[in-house]
Amino acid sequence: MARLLARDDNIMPAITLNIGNTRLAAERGDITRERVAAIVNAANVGLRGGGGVDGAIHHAGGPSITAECRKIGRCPTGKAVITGGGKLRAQWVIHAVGPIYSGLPSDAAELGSAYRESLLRASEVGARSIAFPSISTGAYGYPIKQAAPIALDTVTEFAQANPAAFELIRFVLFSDADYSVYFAEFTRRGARRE
Ligand code: AR6
Repeated sequence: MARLLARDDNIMPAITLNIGNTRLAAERGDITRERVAAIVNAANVGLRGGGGVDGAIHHAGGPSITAECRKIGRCPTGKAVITGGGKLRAQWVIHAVGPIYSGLPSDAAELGSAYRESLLRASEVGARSIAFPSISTGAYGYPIKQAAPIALDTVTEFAQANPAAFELIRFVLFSDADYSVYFAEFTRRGARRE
């Protein structure tokens, strides 16, 4: 009898791309379980927590993350702030605020900025591995086929300009459909399966 696959049974292979000394990778999974130095949260301007990946990170990380966010107060769109990782495996959580999709050209600039600012916050504390969710493509409505190349362009440019900063930059996609968009984008850039 066929075994039903639980959500955590990762049957899809990860895909990787080397940019100098930095390995870019994409996989399907739950970012709260990542064993990296820093995970990125798709937060809101008020850092109030919410649903989606934000809710999952606050839930898994425990009250210290919420308390630190309250102390910081706000984070403008396109920027990122950092807290500890609480009970998570990751030492740090970077709370990045992506744009609410409007269809205006400013969306792309703000989305790229959210990724870049996250990498800056992580490198400031010496984190050498980082995992991103797909910022803005859930509740904020950014079409993932448009968002994925912006995410990849931004981290690639950062890795090229800062070759010693990161060993690993990983994208963690929550659904097979989202992962397949990243898989295609990685493949288009010459990536290979792990
Ligand atoms: N691991 C990885 N990705 C996840 C997880 C997880 N555990 N859970 C959800 N995703 P969203 P946004 C994916 O809505 O669009 C919040 O309420 C999800 O499938 O979390 O930036 C905040 O407080 C989607 O692909 O973030 C803000 O108010 C992606 O994460 C607002 O939503 C992003 O979806 C931010 O909206």
